[in-house]
Amino acid sequence: MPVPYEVDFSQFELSEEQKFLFDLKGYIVIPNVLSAEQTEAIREQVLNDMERKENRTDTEKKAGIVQGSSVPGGAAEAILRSPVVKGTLKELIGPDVRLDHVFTVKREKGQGDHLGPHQGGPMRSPHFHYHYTEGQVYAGLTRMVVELNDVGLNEGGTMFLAGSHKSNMKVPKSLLARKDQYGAPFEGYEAPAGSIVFFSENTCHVGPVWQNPDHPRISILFAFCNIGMRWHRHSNVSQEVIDGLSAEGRWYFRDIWPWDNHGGTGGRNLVIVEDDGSLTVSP
Ligand SMILES: O=C(O)CCC(=O)C(=O)O
Repeated sequence: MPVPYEVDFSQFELSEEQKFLFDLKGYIVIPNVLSAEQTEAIREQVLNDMERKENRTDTEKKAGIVQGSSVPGGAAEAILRSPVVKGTLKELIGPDVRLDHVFTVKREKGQGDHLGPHQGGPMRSPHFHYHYTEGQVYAGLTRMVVELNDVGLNEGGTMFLAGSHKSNMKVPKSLLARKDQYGAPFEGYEAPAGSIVFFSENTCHVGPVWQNPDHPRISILFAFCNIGMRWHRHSNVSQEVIDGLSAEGRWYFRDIWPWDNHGGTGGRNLVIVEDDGSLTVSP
C-alpha cells in the first residue's frame, strides 16, 4: 500500500541557549554537524563539479561560486538527511519546509564579496520580516552555510551585523559600504570543517574576500522557506538531481503549495512512497 513519507524531526532540538542566541543575533554556528568522512566526500563532490562546470559567468568566477551542480544529490544528500538540519529548520521556519536555492563556493585567497553587505532592518516582506510568535522564531528565508574546510575567525567566512534581522532602523549606508575585509560591528565565526551556520537572510551579512593562502573556502549555501513561499526564481537544482534523491531528500522539493481543498491526501502536500518504491510528489 502506498504510504506518505513523514519527516522525523524528533532526533534534534536546538538548546535553549542556541534558540536564544539565534533570536538575539540572527545567526548561529553549530560545529561538527557532519562527520569527517561525510565532509571529505561532499568536499570532493563540490570540487569535481567545479572542475567539470563549463560556461561559468565572470561574476561566478570572481565570486568563487557555482550556480547549478550535482548538490544536493550524491554525498551531499547527507546534509538534507541530518537530524541537526531537520530539527533546526523546524525551529526556524516550521515543519513545512522547502529548499528554495543552493549554490556552491570555492574561494581562493583574494576571491569573494560579489554583493557587499545586504539586508537588515525593518522589512514587511514575508521573506525578510523576522518575528517571534507563539514561543517560536520565524525566519522566513533561512540561509544555511555548510563549511567544508576549516574557517578561522575573520578569514573570510560569512560575516553578520548581529541583531540587524529585527532592528527598528534601516542599516545606515556607511555600514553597507563594500570592502575586502570587515571588522566590528560585523562579526565572524570560527568553524571547523563539517560545521553548519544558520542565519536569517534578513540579518545584514556579507561573504568577504577569502584571506587564507593555505586552503580555499569550500562551502555550500542553501536557502529554505515555508512550502507556500518562493524567493529565488531558480533553485539551481536540475530535475535529474532531484529525481535521484531518496524520499527524504525529495521531500524538500515538493511543489509550492501548503494546502489542497480537494486533494486526496487530506489536503496535505506530501511525498508518497509507492509499493514499488517509486515516489509520487505533491499528488
Ligand atoms: O558568500 C557568503 O558567505 C554569503 C553569501 C550571501 O551573502 C548570500 O547568498 O546572500
